[in-house]
Amino acid sequence: MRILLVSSNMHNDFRWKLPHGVVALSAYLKRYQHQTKVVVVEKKTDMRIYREALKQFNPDVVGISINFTEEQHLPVLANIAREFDQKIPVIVGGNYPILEPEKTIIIPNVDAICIGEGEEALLEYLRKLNTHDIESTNIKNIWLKKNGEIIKNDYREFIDDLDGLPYMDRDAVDFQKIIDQNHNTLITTVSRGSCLYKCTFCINAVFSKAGKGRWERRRSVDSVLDELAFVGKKYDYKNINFFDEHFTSDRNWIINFCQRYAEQFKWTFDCFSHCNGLDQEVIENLARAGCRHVFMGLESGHEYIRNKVIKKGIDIDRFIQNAELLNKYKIKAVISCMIGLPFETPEMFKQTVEVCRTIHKKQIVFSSSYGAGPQIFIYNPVPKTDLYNVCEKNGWLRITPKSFRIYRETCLEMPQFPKSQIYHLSRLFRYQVYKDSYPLFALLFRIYDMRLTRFVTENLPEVIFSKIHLLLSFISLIMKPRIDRGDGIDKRDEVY
Ligand code: B12
Ligand code: SF4
Repeated sequence: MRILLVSSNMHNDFRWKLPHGVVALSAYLKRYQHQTKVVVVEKKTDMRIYREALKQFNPDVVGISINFTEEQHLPVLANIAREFDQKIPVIVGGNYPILEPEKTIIIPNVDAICIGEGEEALLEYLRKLNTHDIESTNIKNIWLKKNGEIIKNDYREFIDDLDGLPYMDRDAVDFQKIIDQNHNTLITTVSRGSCLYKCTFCINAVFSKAGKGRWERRRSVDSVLDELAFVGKKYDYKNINFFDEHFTSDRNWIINFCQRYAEQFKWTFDCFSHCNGLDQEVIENLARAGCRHVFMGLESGHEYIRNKVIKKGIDIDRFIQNAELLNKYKIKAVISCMIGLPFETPEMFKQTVEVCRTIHKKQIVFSSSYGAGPQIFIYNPVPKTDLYNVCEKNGWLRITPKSFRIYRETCLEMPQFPKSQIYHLSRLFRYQVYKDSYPLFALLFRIYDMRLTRFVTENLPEVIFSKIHLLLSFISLIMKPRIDRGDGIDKRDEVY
């Protein structure tokens, strides 16, 4: 069959635009002789490209991928498919239907939704459509409409053997362009459900229930190295960003991976880790393999907020120790924090600034992957998470969090932390972190983080934005200490 896979990416100004879900599905369906085409809709004007793809590809089925920040675009995308063909089946997947199946299935012109992993479910759906057996509506992970009734099927088992899945169909999009836009960086993942923590604000706790069986899965080291070798022959890049939520969660795996990676590849890499997944030996191995940045969520410097309210499970001494250890091995720790968390006060937030100040006393971070300095995100509750319920119960949720720009505004109104204070302190954050150790940079951050400057830079055309990034990366290169992998190669020099 011919299936058009449409990924909505309009709500975010995020630059790294490979839609992992649809390219994973495309590869899987091709293995079973289906024909696929992928369209990424990034702005409203791209509807023209979508309409043209419908006309030219003439699909039998339209599959739309919607993440929860994209929800408001779904009705339009579904309507366009129907305008093209009154009878074409429209199936919707992505994390929005996983999170909000009841709201997704009732949208007009949506015939079916996928409430979990899509590979096997979509294949079975297509097979049943193809053999006109859709009357048999029992397809696990799929909800569908039949004669005005909604059929809600059960969850399937999570796919246990990730090595058995094909590599993502990167050729389905202009993948080299995505790499180039992202400063020669390949973004990929090696796992599904890599993080077993249950932070109360995080959507992962919800995802882990959208299937049966083992949620935490990771591909074998052999399989990942084979894929990197394969992708490396096709595309040109100098750095890899492993975007798994917790890349170092399996200690044996990560040590083994780093050792073999160092023997085989020269690309530098960045990754995400919970601080508890790091120790001297892991960090040493990461450094020898060419790791440049580890992105670690601190979220809050305040013990009560961090470990009781959001249940992050972080001992602050261990966190600081690991950040310093990374620093010692010339890996930059990119610290991610939040402001405006439930029960937080401006006084408590000072401790977040304090911890970052301690960590950043001797280092300044400019990363092409993660931006500059420690990161500050304004907290907004994600539906179905425990913390969302807390916000709702306390009456802090004054507007439904769907139309806000993620991380830039708050939809909470909490008496102890007024909105104006949240915005003000978030804009002062990097200035305060760096003002004693790097006053000049602190001043630059102060100017950059002012509302007006941010408005201008956020609305810059992509090409100018990327030039600014390149400049920052260049500064970072000058400031970066060299790393010695023991073979005289400084991988960082090869990056930019
Ligand atoms: C890799 C990754 C990225 C990559 C790729 C993102 C992408 N769209 O594929 C990049 C770096 C681009 C990225 C960017 C961002 N991300 Co991100 N990312 C992830 C991460 C770690 C893994 C996603 C992944 O590769 N999964 C594997 C693929 C194969 O599965 P999948 O996408 O879930 O799709 C499966 C099913 O949903 C289903 N499916 C999907 N589409 C369809 C369509 C049909 C028709 C069907 C039947 C089924 C189906 O089948 C697929 C295969 O099983 C997740 C965490 C997580 N646990 O999911 C966060 C996550 C998705 N990201 C998140 C965030 C916040 C962001 C950013 C907003 C960050 C930022 N500050 O800008 C941007 C938003 C970009 C965007 N528009 O999505 C949030 C939620 C995002 C959201 N928009 O809803 C998550 C959940 C992290 C979290 N714990 O909060 N991210
Ligand atoms: S450690 Fe990170 S990925 Fe894991 S549950 Fe907490 S916030 Fe989510």
